[in-house]
Formats: sequence, C-alpha cells, structure tokens
Amino acid sequence: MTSARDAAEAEFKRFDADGDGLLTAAEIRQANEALGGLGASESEIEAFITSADSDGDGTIGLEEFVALVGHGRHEKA
Ligand SMILES: [Ca+2]
Ligand SMILES: [Ca+2]
Repeated sequence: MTSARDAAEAEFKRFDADGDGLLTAAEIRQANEALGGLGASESEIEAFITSADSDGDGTIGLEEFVALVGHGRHEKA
C-alpha cells in the first residue's frame, strides 16, 4: 500500500533536481514546467514556498513538502 507520505516523497525526489534534499525556487519552477507548463509566475512560486516553508530557510525540505501535500490533498483519488 502506498501511503500519502510515500507518494509525497516520490514527488519530492522528482522535483529535487540536484538531490540535496531541498527544493529551491528554481527547482520548483523547473518541476512545474516539466509537469505541464502551467507557467507559474515568480510570485506564485514565492507564495508556494512561503506557504510551505515552516522553518523560514527559503527552501522546501522533505518534511515541509510532505506536510504541504500530505494534508488532505490527493493527486489521485
Ligand atoms: Ca535541490
Ligand atoms: Ca524550509
């Protein structure tokens, strides 16, 4: 059984282009474009980071990402 956390971790690793365990604004923008080219603006990406960045270091760690996507949001029902 795949838990929501497992799915979030897999997603995180896909986004984390350099594998350092942190998602930067650049990585999130690249991932967003790769996932369907929604063309998020800089301010949208900044808002995403701000909403997820609970320790305020300006990047999204795995735990922050899991907390964001693992809370009642499901990509696939
Ligand atoms: Ca990274
Ligand atoms: Ca952070």
